[in-house]
Amino acid sequence: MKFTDTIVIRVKAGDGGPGAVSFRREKYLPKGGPDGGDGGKGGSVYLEADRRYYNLSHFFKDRLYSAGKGKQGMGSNMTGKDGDDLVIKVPPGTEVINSETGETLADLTEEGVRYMIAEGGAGGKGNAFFKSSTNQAPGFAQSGIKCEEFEITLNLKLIADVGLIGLPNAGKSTLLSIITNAKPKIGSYPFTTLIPNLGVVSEENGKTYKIADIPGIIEGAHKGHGLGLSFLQHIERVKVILYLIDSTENDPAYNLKLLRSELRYYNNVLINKPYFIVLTKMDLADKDRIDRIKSILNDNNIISISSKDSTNIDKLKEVISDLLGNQDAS
Ligand SMILES: Nc1nc2c(ncn2[C@@H]2O[C@H](COP(=O)(O)OP(=O)(O)OP(=O)(O)O)[C@@H](O)[C@H]2O)c(=O)[nH]1
Ligand SMILES: [Mg+2]
Repeated sequence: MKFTDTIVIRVKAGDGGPGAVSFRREKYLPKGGPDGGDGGKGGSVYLEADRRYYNLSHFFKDRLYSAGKGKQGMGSNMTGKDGDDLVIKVPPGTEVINSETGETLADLTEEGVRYMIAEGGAGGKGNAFFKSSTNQAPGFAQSGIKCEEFEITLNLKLIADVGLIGLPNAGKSTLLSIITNAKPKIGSYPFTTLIPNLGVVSEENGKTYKIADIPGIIEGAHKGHGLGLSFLQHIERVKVILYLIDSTENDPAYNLKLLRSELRYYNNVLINKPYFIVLTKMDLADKDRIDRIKSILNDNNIISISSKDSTNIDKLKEVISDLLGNQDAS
């Protein structure tokens, strides 16, 4: 499935239906009074956050999403049927931007919240409406309000509580796969993860929180190297960052610095979030090495784990819980 985190689509509300021009026909009355009904209202286009969606891949670029047109009014003062509304479902965390002006119109972070992006046109009045003492038989009706189509940009920033940051191959997806319900692709080569994964951790106390696993970051990512930094937008809103450092790599201290410096290039805010350093693959490194790395990194917020044999995984979950604090993360 193609991952899309920014997409431009077109939307159009339904035109209002035209009013009718009609006159009553009765047996002994050649021409009765005007009885043309109003046109129906056009349907509106709404955007709604729905957590069953994790990405924007159900959208097609530049496609027109339109609501139904109002139907024409009819004789006997019958109003035309209203056009059907269109509700477009987006994942929570989707920003809606006016493509032309760049203005942010809405930020759909909450499940079920609906935003009207285009209001349906009013139906035209039928000729019955225009009857007056001076014009007993108006031969005209309004045509109904027409609605223009326009472009909007949908920009997804996943809503996760915890973000996994690391070089390619650090073991991010593997960790996600063992502590959440997610089933990301895992590989012994760099850039296995090309699209962000989101997983949910269910705690014993019934609380849940979400973890985002994003593609690996390499030196120069801010210049577009590797997969670049654009995926960092998905961890802009996380509450906690975990730096995953492969304990079998040559220079863990350098790797940590590199990650932090790339994050800083993207947005300083990320550096100042609560964090923990997670040394991965401890089953492949001896205890001396792990101790040495810990003393070099010289940070109180550090834990070593093995996703392969589950060492310290429960401890890590406690750490995350503590960092998330008492905030209701679900
Ligand atoms: N021995 C051992 N291998 C691990 C452990 N965690 C991950 N691996 C292996 O390390 C390799 C990379 O794991 P991934 O989880 O795909 O790494 P990643 O950080 O998601 O990599 P990218 O998606 O490329 O950024 C895979 O071959 C995993 O099986 C661990 O705790 N112990
Ligand atoms: Mg991965």
